[in-house]
Amino acid sequence: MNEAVEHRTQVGIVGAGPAGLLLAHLLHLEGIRSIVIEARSRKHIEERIRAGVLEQGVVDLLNDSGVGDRMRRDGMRHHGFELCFQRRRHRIDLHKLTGRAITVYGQHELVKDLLAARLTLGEPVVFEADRVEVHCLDSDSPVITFQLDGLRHSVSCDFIAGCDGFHGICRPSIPAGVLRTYEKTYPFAWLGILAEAAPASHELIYANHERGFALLSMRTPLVTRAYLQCSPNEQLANWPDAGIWEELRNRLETTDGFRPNEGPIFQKSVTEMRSFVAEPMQYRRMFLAGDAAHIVPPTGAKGLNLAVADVRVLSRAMAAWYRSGASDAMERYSEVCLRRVWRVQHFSWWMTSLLHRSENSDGFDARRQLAELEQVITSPAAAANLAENYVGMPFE
Ligand code: RFL
Ligand code: PHB
Repeated sequence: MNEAVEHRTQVGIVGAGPAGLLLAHLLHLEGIRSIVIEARSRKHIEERIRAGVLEQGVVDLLNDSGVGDRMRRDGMRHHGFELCFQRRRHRIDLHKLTGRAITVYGQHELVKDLLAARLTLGEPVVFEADRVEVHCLDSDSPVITFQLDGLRHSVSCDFIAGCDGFHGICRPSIPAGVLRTYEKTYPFAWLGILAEAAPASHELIYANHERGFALLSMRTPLVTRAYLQCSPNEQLANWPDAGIWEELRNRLETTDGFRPNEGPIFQKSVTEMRSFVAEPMQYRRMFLAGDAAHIVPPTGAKGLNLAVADVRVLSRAMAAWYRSGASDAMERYSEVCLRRVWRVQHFSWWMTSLLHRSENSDGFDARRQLAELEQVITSPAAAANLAENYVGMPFE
């Protein structure tokens, strides 16, 4: 093969998901140069349907860093959500309990905003990079290589940010024995849909039902987002639209006559559920951020928020290093992030175990869940604990 085309940057970022793109933007605001290298096409990442709930701290950060215009216009601010069980809905007033709120705004919209900001500035993003690899991790100048249009490229960096998600290449490139990993898989998954139907509720509804968990969410005033607990190897072919609506009705209808609004379904997917943490989130000059370092089951709506929290810490630590050579914030990166990661791991596991049924569940589990749900809706202290975690702990 031909010789590599050589590039040099300060921070080489692998992955143009929310973690990689926001890190690139925050570094730009600090005057730090970066290159973002992404395996997929621009169209693919702008259309990939995922998260929808942003914590207030994340919304504030996006606004403060100048990428919040469309989110302010189109995002839907929610002051509460509902828990539904035994065919009754109970509101958790997030705002009354915490003074804070959440914003419903699709992750792919945020990705579009971050990408637009980057491209407007003329900053580099490489799409459809093939055979992305990281090298020289033990040196002071680690290298990212990739192939593009038949040419081999090599980027030497001061630092690498591994923002390439759970299935990326950065974490597995760390030498064996360095990382300790913690993992939990769940015996169920989520079947997610997008439908042309006005959301039947102004706020999200999380349902615990004997047939399994359901969640009614939204993307716009005209588009419903909904999820059904299903089996991890569920075949979408077994779920015609009418069957999905029937199951959503089964799990979400309440005694006061509430039921979801129905309409044509234009997107369906199955998401597995996993809890995962890799410690530490750093190897020498390579830092892992977002799903590359940790995964939470989506019940608590935390994965994207956690990715944002990581890159906020990382961008500040890097800024301190470039400003004064101070390395203490870099050295504390993993420790600082992991405090939040484990808080969120617990919360996401707890929300999941409160609301899902599995084949292994027995009568005891179901009654235990109901007792806990009763406590959450009757004890202000229990509700406040849920609300505090849901809206997100303040940034450090
Ligand atoms: P991403 O978004 O996976 O981005 C990683 C990027 O890296 C690219 N990549 C590579 N690039 C170059 N070379 C390679 N070898 C590469 N390998 C991979 C990928 O193409 C991709 O572009 O990780 P990031 O940035 O850390 O962001 C994390 C979030 O995407 C994730 O945590 C959330 O979507 C999780 N999540 C939710 N989080 C929330 O905060 N609130 C929610 O309401 C919420 N709901 C959800 C969710 C995730 C879901 N799914 C589908 C997993 C609901 C669902 C259904
Ligand atoms: C979503 O709207 O996609 C969503 C909302 C709440 C969650 C997870 C996903 O807990």
